[in-house]
Formats: sequence, structure tokens, C-alpha cells
Amino acid sequence: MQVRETAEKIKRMEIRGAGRIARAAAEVLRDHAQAYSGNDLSEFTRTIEESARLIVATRPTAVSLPNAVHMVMAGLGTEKTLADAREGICLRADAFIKSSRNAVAQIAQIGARHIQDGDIILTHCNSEAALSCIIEAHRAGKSVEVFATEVRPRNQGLITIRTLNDAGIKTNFIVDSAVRSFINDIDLVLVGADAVTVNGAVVNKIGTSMIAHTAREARVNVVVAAETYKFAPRTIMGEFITIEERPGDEVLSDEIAKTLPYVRVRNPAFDVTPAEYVDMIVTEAGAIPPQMAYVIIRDYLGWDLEEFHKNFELNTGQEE
Ligand code: RUB
Repeated sequence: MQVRETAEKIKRMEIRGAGRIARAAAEVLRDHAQAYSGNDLSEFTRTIEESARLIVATRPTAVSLPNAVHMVMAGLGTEKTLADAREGICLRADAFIKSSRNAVAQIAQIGARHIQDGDIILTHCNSEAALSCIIEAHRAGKSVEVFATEVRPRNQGLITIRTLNDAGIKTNFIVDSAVRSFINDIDLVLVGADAVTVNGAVVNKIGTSMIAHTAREARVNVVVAAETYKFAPRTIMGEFITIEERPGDEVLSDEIAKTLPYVRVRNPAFDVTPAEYVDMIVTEAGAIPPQMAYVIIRDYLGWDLEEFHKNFELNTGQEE
């Protein structure tokens, strides 16, 4: 089944990066809806819901994933016929995919305006949104140079340097631990995000918070490029973002690990950078200070406190 294949690819990180994961989820729900060969609306609803749950459970940190699934699933259950339900899923999935691509293109334009001619930019991991800003600044004729980290243990930096190289951008490739040695050469740190919480904290690839801390110490601005669907509505009610911890063999081979019985490998994939270490978040809705995250959640994702209270009351009502 295609949904399982996509779920496996996301788990194995063949499909990775918060934006790409979200689009892959929308695509697979659409394809699943199209391929449904039965003629029973409630069975259709059940099978799509099951697929949605399977996809959302693949990786816990990128909020783009549940947000995308939520947008595609919205309305399912209110549609009266199978044809309408199927069409609804397909239309909403296509709309999400299109708006996601447009969002990255808009972020590129807005982000590029915040890059000055001659800037040396440090980036970490492989963010489509962050790279789009750099590539757009270069395309607009600004001279830019990049420092890209290696990104242990999965080496996403290799994807980044290939993209930058293909765009003809002068790039320096460094190990993660060399950031502080080069920070005084850097004008701007520019990274992506897997999630932005209501208080403006940014969840991104492990090491981002250390880089942001180093940048703050050196008075280098930290800019985050993030589509609005990476903002996490449930953090309004104090819910935390789950930080994915991946298998230890990504860091140390099982062969070596088994010779070290007292050693436990820890492999968190993401960390949290507090809002005070972030100078600006570039979204498709504009560049905002991180403290404005609530406004994005309310105005662009349609979640506000009132909605939560309603849901909360509904839930407690159901439980009684
Ligand atoms: C990817 C990562 C990226 C964000 C944003 O982690 O941390 O910085 O997902 O990427 P992983 P984008 O490789 O573990 O998925 O801007 O492409 O959505």
C-alpha cells in the first residue's frame, strides 16, 4: 500500500525536511482517496483516517506534518456523498501542496531582502525555505557566501552544499563543532524550522540552539525561514513539541556499540532555540519577530484560544 511506503520513506528519512514531509503527506492522502475502489462513505472515511494517523505517527517533531494532514482532512465527515468526500480530500490536498510551494517562493523573496550584498551566511542542516532565500539573493545579483555545517549524524549538509554549488554560490563546508571558530566571519545565521511554538521558540535540527547561542554571543543576527504551517497551534495550550530521538546506530555502529556495554548513544534529532536567540522569522505572511507567533497561529492557521476552549469543553463533555 502506497501510504505505508510513504510512511516508511518518511521514517527512514528518504523523504525529509519539514516542508517536503508535509507535501508528501498531502500527496499520499490524495492518491489514497483517488485509489479507493469501494463505494461506502463510512468505510472511505475510516480508511482515510487510518492513513492520516499512520502518516502523522512517522516523525513526531515537524508540526508541518499534522498541520498538513489537518488541512487535508478538514471537512471529511461533513461531506454527504463518497464522491464529495473524495473530491474534498483531493482539492484540499492539491490546495495545500500549491500553497506550500507558493509559501517557499514568497519566503525566498522576503528573506532575500534581508540579505545584504556581500553577506556571509551560516546555515545548518538542509532547509528548503532557508536555502531559497540565499539562492534568491544570489539570483538578484547580491554577492553572498555561505558556511554550511556537516550536520552529524545524517549529513544533511551534503545536500545543502550540492544545492548551493549547483546554484553557483561560494560555499565553505565545516564540521558542526567549527561554528564558533568561524562565527566572527559570519554576518547572518539563516536556518529553517520544524516547528515554531506560540512563544516564538524555534525547533530545528539538533545543534541549531548551540549555533544561535554562539551567534548571540558574537552579536550575529539569527533569522529563521518558516512557512506558517510550521507554527504549532497546540502549544497555545501548553503542549510541548516532542523531540524525536532516533536510533543510536545513526551515530555509532552496532558493531562498535556492542563492545561498549557501559555506553549509551543518545541521538536527539532536534533542539529548541528560545525566542530571545531569534531575531526574525521570515514567513510567507511577512517577516515577524518571534514574539508574534501567536498572531500567525490565530490568523493563518485559524486556531485561537476560543477554539481551544470550545474543543476542551467538547472533549470534557464527551468524557463525562
Ligand atoms: C530537517 C531540518 C530542517 C527543517 C526545515 O531535519 O531540521 O531545517 O525541516 O526544512 P531532517 P524545510 O533532515 O531530520 O528532516 O525548510 O526544507 O522545510
